[in-house]
Amino acid sequence: MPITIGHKPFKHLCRAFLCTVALAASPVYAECDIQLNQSAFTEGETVVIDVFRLASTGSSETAVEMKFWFGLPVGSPVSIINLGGDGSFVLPAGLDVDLGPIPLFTVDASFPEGDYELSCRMLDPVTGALLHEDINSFTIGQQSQEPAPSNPGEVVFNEIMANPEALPDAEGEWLELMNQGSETYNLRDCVIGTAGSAANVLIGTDLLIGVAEYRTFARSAAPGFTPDYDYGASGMTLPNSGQTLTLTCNGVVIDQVVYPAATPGNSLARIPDGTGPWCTSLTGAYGSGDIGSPGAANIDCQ
Ligand SMILES: [Ca+2]
Ligand SMILES: [Ca+2]
Repeated sequence: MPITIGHKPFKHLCRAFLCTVALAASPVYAECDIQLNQSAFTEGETVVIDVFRLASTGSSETAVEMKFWFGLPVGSPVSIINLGGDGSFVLPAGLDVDLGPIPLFTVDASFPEGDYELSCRMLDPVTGALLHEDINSFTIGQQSQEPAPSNPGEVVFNEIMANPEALPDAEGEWLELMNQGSETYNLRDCVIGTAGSAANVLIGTDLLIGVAEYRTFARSAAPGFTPDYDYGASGMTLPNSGQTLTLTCNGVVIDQVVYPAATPGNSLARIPDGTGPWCTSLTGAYGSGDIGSPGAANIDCQ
């Protein structure tokens, strides 16, 4: 089977991968999901595949062609895994494995700054049809020089979906922050916490928020839109009955709010944006039909 290893740190990844997957024959449905530990890396930080999930939901084994590659800021992508084009690579029926976490490499000065990609694709080896792909972009570069918020009120909670109806809470919960200050801030290392909850959200990457801009934080990568930050289903939960939320940066409480009980399927929003009292969103369907305005100005509510 053709395997190209373009970078030393990937060698153990290929070994981990190849020793886990069985071989056999017949196309149905296959999936590969990759989640990296961060979306932006600076020198000294380690790129880790937190989740590398392979799944086959068919009732019989599934022959697939699998491609896994590393995209670079310059030049052609580097193929890491490229196998099964001849139909010899088969996922067992009902396979659902997570090979992560897999540490890949630590960024040093030799890495060119720019946009990278670590992605996988499953194809039907007979027809060439795309079965599934997961494209993961990330950047390597200098850490942002923008400051963190340092005074209360500079960045505030602006909208909260505590009780989604179109999706389960573990997929559809999200919240929105807004910059009420006078400059761009970097939210890296700030913490979003709920009173009484063990799980907080530590923002682990550069995440800039410009003046009067919004940033969204969600419990999944697909809460009905693409969030700016995915803190994971096992992370912070937003009780439907209401809760205290706190944004803390460098030990300073930047904002603290108590949101009220949430109507199923409707976000809680502040109108006017950033300063008004909490009310229930009435218009502005997103995703599969829940009501709210993730990443944008709040619309109306009561
Ligand atoms: Ca909830
Ligand atoms: Ca909004």
